[in-house]
Amino acid sequence: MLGKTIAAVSTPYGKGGVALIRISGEDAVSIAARIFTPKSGKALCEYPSRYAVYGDIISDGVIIDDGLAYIYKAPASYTGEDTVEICCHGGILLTNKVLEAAIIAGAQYAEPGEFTQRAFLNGKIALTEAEAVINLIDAQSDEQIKLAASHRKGVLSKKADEIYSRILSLLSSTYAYIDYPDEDLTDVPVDELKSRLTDINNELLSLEKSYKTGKAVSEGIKTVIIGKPNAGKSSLLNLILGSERAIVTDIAGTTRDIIEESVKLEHIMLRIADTAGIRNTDDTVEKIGVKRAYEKLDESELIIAVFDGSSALEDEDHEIIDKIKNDHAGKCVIAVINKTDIGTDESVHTEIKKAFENTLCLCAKNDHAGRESLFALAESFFMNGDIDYDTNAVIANSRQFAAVRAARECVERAVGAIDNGFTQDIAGMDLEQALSHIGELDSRSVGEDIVSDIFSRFCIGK
Ligand SMILES: Nc1nc2c(ncn2[C@@H]2O[C@H](COP(=O)(O)OP(=O)(O)OP(=O)(O)O)[C@@H](O)[C@H]2O)c(=O)[nH]1
Ligand SMILES: [Mg+2]
Repeated sequence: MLGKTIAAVSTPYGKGGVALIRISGEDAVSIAARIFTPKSGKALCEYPSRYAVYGDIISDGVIIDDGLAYIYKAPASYTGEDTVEICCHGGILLTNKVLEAAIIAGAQYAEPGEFTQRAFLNGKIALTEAEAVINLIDAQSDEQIKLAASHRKGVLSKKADEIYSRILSLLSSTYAYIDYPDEDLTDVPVDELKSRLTDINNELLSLEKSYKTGKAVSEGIKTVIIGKPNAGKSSLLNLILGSERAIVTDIAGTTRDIIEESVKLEHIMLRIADTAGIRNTDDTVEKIGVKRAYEKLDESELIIAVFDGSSALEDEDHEIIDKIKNDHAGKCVIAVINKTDIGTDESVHTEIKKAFENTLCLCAKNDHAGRESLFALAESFFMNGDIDYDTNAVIANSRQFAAVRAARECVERAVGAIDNGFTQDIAGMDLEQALSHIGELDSRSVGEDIVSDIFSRFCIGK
C-alpha cells in the first residue's frame, strides 16, 4: 500500500484565497514536475528539500494557474515520504482540476487520513500523536486544543515509552531467573522488584485517573437534569445555555422527550439532557418520557437533581432522592434547590442538604451568579485547577484508557504474585502482558483494525 503515490486537496472544499494539494509517495516529485513548471526554468526535481518554488500549474498541456510548490524529501516530511504540496488559488473548480492533473500524472486519490496514517506507519508519529491530530482539527474549546497539542508534542507517548522501558528492564531480570533458576543471577532482588513494580503501578494508576479530566475536556461529561414536573428543569437548562432552548410553562409535564445540548464551561464540556418530570401518570406519551428520563439518569456521569425549594418535598422528590442514593452512589451529584425568589421551605433545605453533599440554592429563571456557582461546582468534580499539559500526561479517549487500565491490572497481578511468594517467572508472565498493553497505547502492538478505525475518522487530505 505504501508503494503508491497519493494525492488529495488538504484545504476545505470551498472558495478561498489559496488551496493546497498534497502529493506523497515515491513518485511525488516526478508527478508534481509533470503538472508544475518552475518559472526559473529549472526542473522541479532539481530543487533540494524544503524549497518553495514559484511556477505555473499545468493541466492537459495548458497553464491554468500560477502558484507555489513546496518540496519535502523523505524522511523529512509529514508522512516520512517524498512530498510535494502545491498551492494554487482557492477556486473549487480550479482546485479540483489541479488534483485531477496530479491523478492523470500518476497519483492515486488518498483515503481519509491516509497522509497521517502513512506518518504513523513510517514511524514519524506515535498513535496517540495521530489521534491528537484529529482532536486538534475537531477541537471546540481552548482546553481541547491544549490537550491535543500536548499529545502532538508527545507528552503521552513519552510517558508510555518511559513506563514501557521500566517494565522491560524488570522483565529481563525475571528472564534471567527463568534461564538459571538455581543461580542467583537476577539483577533485581525480589524486594526491590516489588517496590519498583509498585511505583510503576502507582504511575499507571495516576495516568488511569487522568482520564476523568481528559474525558471531561475532550469528550464532555454526560449530564442529566432530573426532577419532578415543574421543579424548573427546563428553566435551568435555558439558564445554563443562556438561551430559550426548551419550552417552559407552568403546566406540569411540559417536557416529554429528551432535549440534549452541549455547553462549554471554563475547561470542560457538559453534554446535558433535560428530561421529562418524574411522576406516575396514565398519559402514554408522558410515561415514555419518564422511562427515557430514567434511562438518561442511568447513562449519566453527572446528575443535576432539581427540587422546588419553595414548597415541601413530595413523593416524587423522595422517589428521585432514593433512586439516586441507591442506584447511583459514587456518581457526581449536584442538588439544586430552585425557586429561591418565591420563598423558602426550611424542611426542603434541611432534607436536601442531609441527602446530598453538594447543594446549590438558585433561581433558574435568571440567576446568573447561581449559574456560575453551578459551573464552578461541576468543574471541581473533574478538574483540579489549571493543568500544565506539558508536564502532565493526560489520557484523552477510551481506547487509551482501556490500554492503561489493562496494563495496570497486569502489573498489580505481578505484585500480587510476588506477595504470595510465587517465583519471579510467574510475575514475568504478567509483565509481558503489561508490556503488550502499554504497546497498544502507542504503536508497538496495536491491532490493524484499531489503526484503521482511528484513521477512518480523519478527513480527506489529512
Ligand atoms: N418563580 C420562579 N419560577 C420558576 C423558577 N424556575 C422555574 N419556574 C417556573 O416553574 C414553572 C415550571 O418550569 P419548567 O422549567 O418548565 O419546569 P420543568 O421542571 O421543566 O417541568 P416539566 O417539563 O413539566 O417537567 C414555569 O412556570 C417556570 O417559569 C424559579 O426559579 N422561580
Ligand atoms: Mg421541562
